[in-house]
Amino acid sequence: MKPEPLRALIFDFDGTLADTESAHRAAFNDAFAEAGLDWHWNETLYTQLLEVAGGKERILHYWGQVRGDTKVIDAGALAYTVQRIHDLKTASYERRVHDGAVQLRPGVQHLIDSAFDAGLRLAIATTTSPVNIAVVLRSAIGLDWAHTFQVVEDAATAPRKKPHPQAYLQALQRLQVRAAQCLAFEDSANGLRAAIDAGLPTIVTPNAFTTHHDFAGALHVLSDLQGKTVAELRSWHASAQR
Ligand code: XBP
Ligand code: MG
Repeated sequence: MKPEPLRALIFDFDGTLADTESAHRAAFNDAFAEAGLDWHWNETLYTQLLEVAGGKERILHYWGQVRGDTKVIDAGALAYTVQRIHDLKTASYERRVHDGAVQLRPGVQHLIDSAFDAGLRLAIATTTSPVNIAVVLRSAIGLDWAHTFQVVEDAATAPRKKPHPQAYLQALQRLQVRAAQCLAFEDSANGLRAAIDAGLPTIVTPNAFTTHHDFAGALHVLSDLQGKTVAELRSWHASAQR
């Protein structure tokens, strides 16, 4: 069978395109303080909590761990309180990004520029909130970042969080390409599972929060994307079809 051409790259956002989780962790702690909660997520605890994709889901999971009363509180009141804490967190995260807390990971800017110039379609498939993507990419790439990443599937458009493949499946549909015509890029086991379940050959670039995860099934596991070229991506993509 004729090998499929490489037509699109689909990137996870947090931890893959940019090293964001330290700023997220700090923003969660800001929100807990503003909400008058005596919660504090240190790095060790946050590394464990990152197994739960989605900030709101993470707050609810932790609330159940520490208070155990999430079953008896009125569901509406619980959802309202989690949303309020998450709104405080997102506002703090935006402030931190504006203050320069988040950078693109090494090699990302060059690779996306080269891929765009080579005519590859670029997309994002993430469980994070849309405002987080915009605030980071506006400062890293510029106001026209949406011209580079023509398809974005995020917490607003794909509410079923990784490892569910919804964000990747919807990105494929909107790109109008087959999974075999793409490469996915991830940083976590949840994300790798989601990409593989969507049929995508996946390159993993772990970070400090995910380096211990199980990346079985990844096409390649790299320290980062520094120096990576479109030619290398094409050769990896071709090898994935053999
Ligand atoms: C990572 C996540 C997100 C962020 C926090 O997303 O799981 O929840 O940790 O952002 P991905 P929110 O790796 O899929 O980009 O608080 O907006 O969820
Ligand atoms: Mg990630």
